Amino acid sequence: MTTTYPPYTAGTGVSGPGSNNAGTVNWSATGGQQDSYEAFGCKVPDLDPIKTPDWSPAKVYFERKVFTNGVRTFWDGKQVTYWGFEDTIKGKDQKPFPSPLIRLREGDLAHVQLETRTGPHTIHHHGIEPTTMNDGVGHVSFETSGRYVYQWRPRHAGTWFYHCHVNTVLHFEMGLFGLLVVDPPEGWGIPYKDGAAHRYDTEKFWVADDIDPKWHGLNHGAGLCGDDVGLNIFKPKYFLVSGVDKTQTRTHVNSAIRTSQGKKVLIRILNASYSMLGIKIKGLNSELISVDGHALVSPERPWSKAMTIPADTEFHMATAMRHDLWIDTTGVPKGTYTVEFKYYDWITKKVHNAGQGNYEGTAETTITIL
Ligand SMILES: [Cu+2]
Repeated sequence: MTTTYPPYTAGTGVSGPGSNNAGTVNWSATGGQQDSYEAFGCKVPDLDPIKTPDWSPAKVYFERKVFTNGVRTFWDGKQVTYWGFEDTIKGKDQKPFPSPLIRLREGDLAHVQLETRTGPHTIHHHGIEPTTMNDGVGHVSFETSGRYVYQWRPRHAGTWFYHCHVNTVLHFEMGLFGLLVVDPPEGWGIPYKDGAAHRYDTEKFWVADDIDPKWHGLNHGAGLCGDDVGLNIFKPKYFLVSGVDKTQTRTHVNSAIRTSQGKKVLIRILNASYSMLGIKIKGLNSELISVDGHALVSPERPWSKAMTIPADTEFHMATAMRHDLWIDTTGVPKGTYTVEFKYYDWITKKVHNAGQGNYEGTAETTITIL
């Protein structure tokens, strides 16, 4: 089955479970207050049940339930187990990879309920800067084996992501992550507040990922308490863009862009791989208008400006980075333009598995202007 990415975008217009009378938190039980080496290592506080201490009525509510039994078959017929967050409101019993998008507007108070079932997990809304109790980083706050409603308010429109922060290197690789898009008050079609200069008609998400099947056979706490399970060795075999493996990315709806001449295109890119990602757009100039959720062009920062990435120039993104690219197709000749992705090994600085056919750390997609 093909799942288009990202499914189920909007939350509900109600608050998540909780009340103003949730009471205070026992701070001495949280990660930041535990002064033992063990607590800072692998004995992270698991506070359950716990109610959101500063609960307030929210504008938007999402639910994310951990699953650990996803299985997907790659182009060579091999099967790999993956984990993820199920959207129990809009996508019940579905197991998208990566996990479903969370999308809301700048300034809107959000509730996101995490539900776990196979050991402790968290949700860290990366870069959003909530209060400590809502940061989803167990070594500072706590992990949960039950349910918790995270509360936060996004301050800047842009492209972010969320992920589990328990045994993070492994749980992120297993698939416990998804995109988080914050729209400005103007809504869809404008990338940042007062950003009409970069209005867009077409939007696409490129989430780059690489899969080492050996890692996907590991269990929840593998490597966490100092045991050597091989997490220092990462040898990816499968390379994906927005959940699609490289044998399909050239034309798949998750990655390939089709638009008409004159339209403005916004591409939100997340490097969720453990490679240094190189991207080259052949024959088309693009504008880098936002990095890591912060607009380069913004009335707040008059000293900053967008950067042109000339056609045929490879640019690079480290793991967890986000780039928002904007392309104005006005006057651009109609046709199909190729986009190259390269997944470089951090140590050898070479493309993974060079010369090994579909195992090579490359992928392609296309931008077609009609
Ligand atoms: Cu986790």
